[in-house]
Amino acid sequence: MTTTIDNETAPIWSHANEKARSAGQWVRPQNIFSGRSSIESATIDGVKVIRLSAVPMADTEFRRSYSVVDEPVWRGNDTISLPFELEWQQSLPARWDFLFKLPESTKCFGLGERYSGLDLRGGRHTLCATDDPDHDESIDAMYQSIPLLILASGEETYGLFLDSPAPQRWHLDCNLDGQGRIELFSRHGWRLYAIGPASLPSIVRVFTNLTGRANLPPRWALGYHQSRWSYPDDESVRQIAREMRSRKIPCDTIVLDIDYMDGYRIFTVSRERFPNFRELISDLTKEDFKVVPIVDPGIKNDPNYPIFLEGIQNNYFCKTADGKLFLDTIWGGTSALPDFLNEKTRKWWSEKLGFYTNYGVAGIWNDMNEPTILDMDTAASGLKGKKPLSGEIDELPPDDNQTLIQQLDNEKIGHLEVRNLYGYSMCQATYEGLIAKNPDKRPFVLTRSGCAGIQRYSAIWLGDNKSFFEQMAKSVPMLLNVGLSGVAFAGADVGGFGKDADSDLLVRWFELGIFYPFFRNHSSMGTRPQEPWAHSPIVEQHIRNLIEMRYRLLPYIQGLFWEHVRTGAPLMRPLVWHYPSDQFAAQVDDQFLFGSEILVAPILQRGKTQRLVYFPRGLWHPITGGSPIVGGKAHMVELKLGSVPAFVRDGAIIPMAAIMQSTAEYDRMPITFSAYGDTASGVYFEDDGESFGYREGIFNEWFLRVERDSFKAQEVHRNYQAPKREYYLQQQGVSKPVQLVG
Ligand code: MIG
Repeated sequence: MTTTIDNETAPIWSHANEKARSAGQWVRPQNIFSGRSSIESATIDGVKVIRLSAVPMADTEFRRSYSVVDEPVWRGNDTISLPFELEWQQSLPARWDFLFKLPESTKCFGLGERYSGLDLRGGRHTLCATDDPDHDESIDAMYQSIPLLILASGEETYGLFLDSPAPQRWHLDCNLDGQGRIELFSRHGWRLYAIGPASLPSIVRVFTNLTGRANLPPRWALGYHQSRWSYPDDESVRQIAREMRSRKIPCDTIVLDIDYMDGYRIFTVSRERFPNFRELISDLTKEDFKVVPIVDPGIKNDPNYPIFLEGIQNNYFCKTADGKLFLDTIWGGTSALPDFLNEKTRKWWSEKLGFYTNYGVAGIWNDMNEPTILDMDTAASGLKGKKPLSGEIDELPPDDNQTLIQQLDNEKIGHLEVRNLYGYSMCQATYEGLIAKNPDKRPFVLTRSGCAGIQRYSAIWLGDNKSFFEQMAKSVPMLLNVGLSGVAFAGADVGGFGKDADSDLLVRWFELGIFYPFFRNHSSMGTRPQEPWAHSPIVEQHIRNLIEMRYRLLPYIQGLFWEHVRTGAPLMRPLVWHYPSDQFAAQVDDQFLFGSEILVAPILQRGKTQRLVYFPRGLWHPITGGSPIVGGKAHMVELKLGSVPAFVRDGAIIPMAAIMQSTAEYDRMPITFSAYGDTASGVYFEDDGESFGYREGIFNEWFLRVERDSFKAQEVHRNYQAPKREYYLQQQGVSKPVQLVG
């Protein structure tokens, strides 16, 4: 279905709008809606949810959602009143506007990956998957597009989820008129969910009920990942593995970036540089390493490349508007792009992944899946993706003006309308492929691009950051907003991807990175090495201690993921998550809570050895020992280079493992329940760390309690045959053996 645009009238309206924009106001266009709409409501987890739906034609169905997987029973009702005086209209055949009030006290969170502080208010946020490696405050479109806005005012919180994969711009009080505005560039319609009022945790819970939750990650994926663009050959990969083990730096994963391939052809390995790939992977596996290779979507135009030929023969690739095969410069030259919206393509891709799993590869890293089409005009200044939206569009360009055409349920569709689904559907194919090969192993997929619901298939990282203190600092609020948008398993490249990391930055980044749910050191070609030992023995010693701390925290981290699976709660939480009535806590976004029990306050500036830390009410204990700090106010805290910038809530028990070199040793490790305070309690979760057994109840969950020095473990759930190991209780520096019996 194509709607022709009247070229005469559209620009007139946009000129008028342009003028209004420059005058600092927004003029409401005329409503042309004559299609079909509905309003319904439901209760999810005790929270009120209103669903609005609209399609531009009276006789068409509402669009099928890719993001929403679990629907409650909806009740139609005309008398429903919408929060924030929300209104909507169709302003042009391929353009919709939404308008809502943003009262002065309301903060804005969420919207997935934003280069912004925690509060998004005052900014414009474009959701249209974009590969732009120049991250700074002026960037308003990034790799991920998750259209969930959380509006928080004290303890009353709402969520607005605009379920559409089409490009959209969210203006959050940009004109200082107390209004929020969304422009949605779609020809097909949309669904919008208004969730609330409820607490912040309830909003995220309901959103992840609708869009699904991540699986428990395999345990190895919670360990340390070592990456670089690239370890270019067999010997350099083995060398990294040897260094890790001989220097006793715990590590689970070695990542292979694009140079493992033969001329950047996906599903190939360079024979020259990796002459015996199978042996390499099996040797690394014996040393308890997992290998994660990068997989890009671009398929090289090469008549001798079977994948390219299969794709053409079976019609798996995206087309141009005039029905020809789409080819453009992607990585490694002219390439085609698989159309992952097409179920047949996804099946094909899933099967092809056997190429990797047969070698014993453990997980897959999906890059460039916005998708990136390289902008050769700017290539001289570094390779970047072309901007998917040219300039200030006022509506979606007609399908026959778009660079790519995709195939959705037998219908042709212009790529922009569904662009935000590209990375998502690639991950779906990847995830399903990994499950098909190993039905009872929790897959690990990592992606750069995604949309609402991506957490069901993949972890994410924040793309091409740089080795700057500013970018490390920004990763905190960025990951907080990502977590509030449903994606708990996320991280940023530790040490920074672009530019050169100095030793101070590198150590400080590890101090923070051990608390990223996804913990990977990665850096770009041509930049200074940043492996843990690359800088100096003292830097290496600091980094070793920090990575050891990560591994010690694994029992706690697994407990947090277990909580995420049940409730949607992210691991990294803004202070307001647990202290909603604390006025000051709501302002803080350079510290975060790691679960409910640990407050992380990293050093985020060069040359500093102390910082101001805001402690919510109660007592807080430095995690590695020291006198407790009285909360309810800010304190200047000393954090020498290499320290763990974390504080445990008084009354918490943190389950910790002994130091191991990789998670392969996890089951043999003694577990210590570290009690902070005289009276303390906590939970301890255990399962096999790799299968889906937990879905069938094969796990143990204990409620632990210490009073004076009596330790009690109460069985909440017990159906997993735990390995035999030692347990200790540690309290005030004294450690004693305990039994874990109900
Ligand atoms: O920029 O595969 O974000 O992590 O190392 C080139 C090479 C393409 C972009 C990814 C980056 C990766 C790099 N890729």
